[in-house]
Amino acid sequence: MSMAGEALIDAAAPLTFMGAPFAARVPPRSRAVIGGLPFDAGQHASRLGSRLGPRSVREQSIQLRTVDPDTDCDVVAALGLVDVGDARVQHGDLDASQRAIAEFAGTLVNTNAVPMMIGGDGSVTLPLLRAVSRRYPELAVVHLDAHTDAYPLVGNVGPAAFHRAAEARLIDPKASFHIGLRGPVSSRGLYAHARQLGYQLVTIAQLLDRGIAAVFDEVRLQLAGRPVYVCWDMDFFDPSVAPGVITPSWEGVTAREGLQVARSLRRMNIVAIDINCVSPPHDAAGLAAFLCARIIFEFLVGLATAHQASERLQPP
Ligand SMILES: [Mn+2]
Repeated sequence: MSMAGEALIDAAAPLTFMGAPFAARVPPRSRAVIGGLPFDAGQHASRLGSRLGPRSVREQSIQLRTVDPDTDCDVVAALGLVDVGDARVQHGDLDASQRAIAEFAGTLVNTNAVPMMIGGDGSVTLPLLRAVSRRYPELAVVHLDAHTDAYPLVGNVGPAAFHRAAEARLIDPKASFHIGLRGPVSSRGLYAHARQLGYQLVTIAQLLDRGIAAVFDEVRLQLAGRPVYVCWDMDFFDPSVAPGVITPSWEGVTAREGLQVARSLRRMNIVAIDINCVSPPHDAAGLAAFLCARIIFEFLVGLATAHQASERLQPP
């Protein structure tokens, strides 16, 4: 028996985010679209498996409900949310997979919908930035992560994604932030290197000392009017709430703090989101995947309420 207001889950239906309709193409009326990037580069020495992330996030998302009680908004209905499934990656082939991801994102970004893309490991971000920056050349990035991913490494690997993005001028590093940085790293000078590329860095200590509201007010002020790409590595969270990530690092944000961060970003002009590094083989009780789904939900509420507000502003 289902509780009042809850839909029964059809076990035969395709697995989609929050049970949103599957669509091979994004309908013109859709204002947000979910896409999966089931790829990891397999380069971590021991923690493999984030290619399984999109499926796990979709599975856990079924626990959510579609209405936000604060705004009384049904996000699936308000946004015409659809799930277009996954990019056609080729496991073991980084270049071919990155081309497939860029092509997949290119079709999504050239619609009326904001692409909300689920990784995969950090290697998915560079091809996504290539696709999104083609439509939005003035792209700024807000990157929530324990790590800068702007390491001076060779190749299109995840830890060098923001080094490559700055080199290729896909984004404006001076208008881009790495927030949540912490923990031991493998070599000296990594934060200095990211700053030399032009990036603004906020460590976890700085974030919590200054306060989430104050830091994100400042980010919003600096990025007013600009198209913003949000890149969210689930290791931004503490491993106690998101154990299933590739490179866990203690002293991350709590679930409550992370949700506050997501809500603080709502009033920005977000044009695309990727949320990555859920690694189901390491994810006790699906916690990281469930939290990932909830973060996406918070962004959907932001898009839906901004959209409703702009519709109200239209002349009758
Ligand atoms: Mn990370």
